[in-house]
Amino acid sequence: MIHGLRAQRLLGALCLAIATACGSGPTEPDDTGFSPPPSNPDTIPLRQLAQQRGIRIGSAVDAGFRYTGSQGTLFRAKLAREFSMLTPENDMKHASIHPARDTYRFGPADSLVTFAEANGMQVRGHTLVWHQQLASWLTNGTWTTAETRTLLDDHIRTVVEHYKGRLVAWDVVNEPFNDNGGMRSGFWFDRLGEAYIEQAFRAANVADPQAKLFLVDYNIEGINAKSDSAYALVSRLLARGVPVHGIALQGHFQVGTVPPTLAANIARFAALGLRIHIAELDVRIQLPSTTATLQQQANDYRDVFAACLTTTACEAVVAWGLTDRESWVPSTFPGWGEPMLFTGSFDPKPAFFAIYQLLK
Ligand code: 9MR
Repeated sequence: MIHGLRAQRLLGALCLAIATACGSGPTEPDDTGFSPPPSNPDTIPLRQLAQQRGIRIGSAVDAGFRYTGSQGTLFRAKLAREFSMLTPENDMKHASIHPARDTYRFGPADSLVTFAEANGMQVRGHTLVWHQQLASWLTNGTWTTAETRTLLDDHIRTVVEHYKGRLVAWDVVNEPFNDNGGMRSGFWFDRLGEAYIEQAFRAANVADPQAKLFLVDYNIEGINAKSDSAYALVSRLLARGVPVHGIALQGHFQVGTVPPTLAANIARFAALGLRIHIAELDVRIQLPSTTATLQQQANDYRDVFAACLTTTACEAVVAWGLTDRESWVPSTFPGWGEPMLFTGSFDPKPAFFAIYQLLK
């Protein structure tokens, strides 16, 4: 009996190490290229596979992290099992973390950072400077240019110092460009011009010299007018000695639209000496999804990870959520949804297995 149990455990351990050999891993693709998910996905954690390939795999979290009861337990267990990086989806944004001029509210983000540390996950801070989710005390105030500069410095110093030494990276400036490549109008740009960007990076670097500092935008994944502008801006900043360490490509895609120039774009930023993170990956599908669109989504996820694996400069791919249930997509794009790796019932989707097979 004891021997039987031991043998069973040994088999279980072997199954975990070579999931496919025990009929519990992904099945072979059929001639349409579709790999049906296994009935019992007794898989190796994605984070372990990612680590073997030299990258981190992350997830952005907000409401799901605070689910109560068994949903919360499952959510946090899945998060810690599969992912080695965590991004607070909203809790570090200006309006959330700095609700009044002299009041900072660190509690919600602190709980995420503590969870990440307890589970061997790195944290990406998101985000110090953005045109959205600014507290109304800031946007409704009347400020001189000098006061605006002080407000920017104070915010960055206080938030970055609070997490000093605990965060691997900060999204310092988020979404500075319009889609045509021009600078985007917003609270900081309208008052300080492009200089707000340099000021923000310098302030963050003083507050935490260890954290890697990123410029972030969407629609800069492929080579286009907007990513050309990002490339030109970071080149200018680097030439002036501004501490920019990385470029984060958000990666919010409609299914079937991952740009074929993604790897080439990553390569040109890497050639500047920058780190690259795919920081907000999701692939939205027009509902109802079909076998074909879910398979296309799987191919899209696979292609993004494959592009990241082309250079050691690409360090991480972070999915912008854990399950389809919490995603920002359905409320923002009516008729679209199901953009994540897991269903709302925590079941792995074809996209999960596509990444799994690629990383393995
Ligand atoms: O996913 C975030 C959503 O919950 C918020 O309501 C929204 C507010 O604008 O921000 C979303 O996250 C955004 C991220 O911070 C920056 N890039 C685009 C993301 C999706 O809108």
